[in-house]
Amino acid sequence: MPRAKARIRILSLFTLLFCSETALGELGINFPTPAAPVAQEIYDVHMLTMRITTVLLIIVFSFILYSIFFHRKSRGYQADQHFHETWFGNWSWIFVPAMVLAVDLTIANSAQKTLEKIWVVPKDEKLMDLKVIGHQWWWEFEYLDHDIKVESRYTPEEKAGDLYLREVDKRLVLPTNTRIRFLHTSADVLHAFWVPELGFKKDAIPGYVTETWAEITREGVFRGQCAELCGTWHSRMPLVVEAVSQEQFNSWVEEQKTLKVAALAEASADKVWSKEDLFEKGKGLYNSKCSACHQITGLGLPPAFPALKGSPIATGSISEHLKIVLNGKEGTAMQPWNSLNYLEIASIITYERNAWGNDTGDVVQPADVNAAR
Ligand code: HEC
Ligand SMILES: [Cu+2]
Repeated sequence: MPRAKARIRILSLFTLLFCSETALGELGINFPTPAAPVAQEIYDVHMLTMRITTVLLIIVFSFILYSIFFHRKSRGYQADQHFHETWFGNWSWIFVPAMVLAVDLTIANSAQKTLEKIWVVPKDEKLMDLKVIGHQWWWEFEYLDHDIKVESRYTPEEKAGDLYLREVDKRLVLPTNTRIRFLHTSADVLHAFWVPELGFKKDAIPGYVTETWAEITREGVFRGQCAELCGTWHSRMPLVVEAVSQEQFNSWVEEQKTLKVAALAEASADKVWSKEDLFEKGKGLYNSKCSACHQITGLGLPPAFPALKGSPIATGSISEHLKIVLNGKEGTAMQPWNSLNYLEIASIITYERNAWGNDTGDVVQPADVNAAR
């Protein structure tokens, strides 16, 4: 950070008391402006604490500065040897800690109420259920009430620019003014869902489902990230929530359903595709789903993630290639890709067998995948 900017930030910390809170949020020295009631409460507890500490800071520092100046040696000040015998000297041992405790309890009291609100999901018929599944290293969102699934992956640096590690290909679209129950789980290791504007941070634990809730009160784009160290590319798990009005959300849901039907029709196993079409489709899919490990260049990151360029499997027998993509390899990070349809697998495999100088010339059709599965 440039020095001048650092100085502005430190100065602004002391103006927390007097400045507009939103402006400070935008400067990046306070929490972002909350977008949910619980987040607002957390924010208020934080501001209460900041205010109390600032007042204490001013009182304590005034005492110190006063003493340093008026009780300095050159003024001939003599330390008071009888302070402890005065009324104040006797009783301050009791009432100063008591005052501190009162301040602590004031803060704890509001914090306790807020925590309870986060923990207790309201029993509400109209709750919208959203299942959040953490994967190494992407997020999956299932809209349980709408029968929609969204896979959300980070946008590579070339495309994301300044928003690198803050932007994803598919955002988590959520309606405002609707109570949403978040059900968190993980497909592999610990992850954690964290979007500061929504107020909560919740662990996603394999084999368990943890729940929280939020009601988003304003439209906007809210960015967060995985908040549990989950391996090499923990940093590549940004979360982007796009909060929209109920009407916009409904039309988004319709759009997703149409897309899903179209994808199913397109992927029907009997259609025969040209090599170019498969290659193009495969490139897009590979770059979003496989490149985290095998890299866009196909060079992988040996020894953890093998290169596919010139790999014995990607240039060898097609059936072995199909097998590892369909079934994965147990005990390794290579998972079975059963979330992909025939067409998607056929195009990824065609791409891998013809990209990066893997000039096998092979074309794999959806029907071949169907037969192998
Ligand atoms: C999370 C990391 C990860 C992702 C994502 C991933 N793979 Fe793999 N892949 C691996 C690992 C690890 C191996 C090595 C398994 C082993 O030990 O044999 C592997 C092996 C392979 C191989 C065999 C290579 C060889 O020569 O041994 C192929 C082919 C392959 N993956 C294709 C894919 C495709 C296609 C995708 C995307 C749909 C994909 N992988 C996504 C981790 C990954
Ligand atoms: Cu994670």
